[in-house]
Amino acid sequence: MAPGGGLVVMVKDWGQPAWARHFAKHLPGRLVAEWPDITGADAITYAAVWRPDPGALAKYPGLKVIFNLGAGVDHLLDDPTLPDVPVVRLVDQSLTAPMSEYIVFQVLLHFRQHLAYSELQRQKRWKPQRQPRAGAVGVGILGLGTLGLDAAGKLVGLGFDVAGWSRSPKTVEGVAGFNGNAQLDAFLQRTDILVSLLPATPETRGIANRSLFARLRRDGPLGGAVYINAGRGATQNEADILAALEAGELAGASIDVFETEPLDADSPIWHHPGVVITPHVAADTDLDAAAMSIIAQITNFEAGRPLAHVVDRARGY
Ligand code: NDP
Ligand code: OXD
Repeated sequence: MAPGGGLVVMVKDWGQPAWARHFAKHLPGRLVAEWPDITGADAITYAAVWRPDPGALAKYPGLKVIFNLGAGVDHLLDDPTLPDVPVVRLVDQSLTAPMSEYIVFQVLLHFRQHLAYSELQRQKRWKPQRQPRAGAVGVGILGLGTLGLDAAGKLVGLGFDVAGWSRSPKTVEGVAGFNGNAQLDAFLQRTDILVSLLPATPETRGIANRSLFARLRRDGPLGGAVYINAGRGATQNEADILAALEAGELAGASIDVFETEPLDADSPIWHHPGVVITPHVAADTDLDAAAMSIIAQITNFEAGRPLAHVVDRARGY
């Protein structure tokens, strides 16, 4: 690629210098700046960002495209001074494949009753549990986008009875499709294991709450419903998760994303025996793959071709 407009790298708490080195290596001759150095701000055309300080992007008058270094853009759209240029989110197999690994792993962990066997092992007790078959278990995926679709396909491959819920209707082979608020109840009623891969938007904030958990199937083969969230913490109410676990509306959970991250050390959710907690690691962005994907987009953009994966600001994802 011939040298062109400069790129500023703004990465909060996630190795900004390493990201800048990667871009500089792959963009020889091009200005690669690191926030908060704004000495060459007029020469900046592109920004590669992860959780930039609110107001920071507005300091670049020539900015033409904002590339998000992850899939979720809620942190960007919350900034009222965000420049009115395309925001491109990261869509790459290097993100999609690990997310499906995480989802499949957590579904199997609950399905194969691993938490119960861990406890039995701790107690040195030999006590086989009744194991249902995968086809009898309804796995429902909230959010049938890039990540949800891939995970759905892999769960279908394992024989689960998979459904998906999205905003717009979808036809996916082997997956029962539900969309919109009008079909949410029917989706929940057939779901034993609920997987959330929703973005945080004004419409999805707090959607995983007590009322939603109470509508999941409770008399299914697992003897209770399971909640898995690897989308965004803002879509759930953690006090409600605990209350639903106590009330038996949920039998277990695996949670990767939280309302406030890092999760407070005093949160009672850390100690719940039916809950698996991971620190927002379901799918970690791969530096090389992300840099190459963004560079390919810049090449297209400078050749007059359309950008891919541009966020719809009105929808919020
Ligand atoms: P997409 O934009 O491809 O998919 C989002 C899905 O959510 C779509 O199916 C969309 O419906 C659906 N959706 C959005 N709003 C609603 C609504 N109001 N009602 C019903 N369905 C809705 O996103 P990705 O699959 O790429 O990523 C999903 C999220 O995963 C990201 O936004 C991010 O927050 C999170 N993430 C978490 C990671 C982690 O490590 N924990 C890593 C990467 C991403 P429709 O198809 O109709 O548009
Ligand atoms: C995210 C990501 O959006 O890591 O969480 O991509």
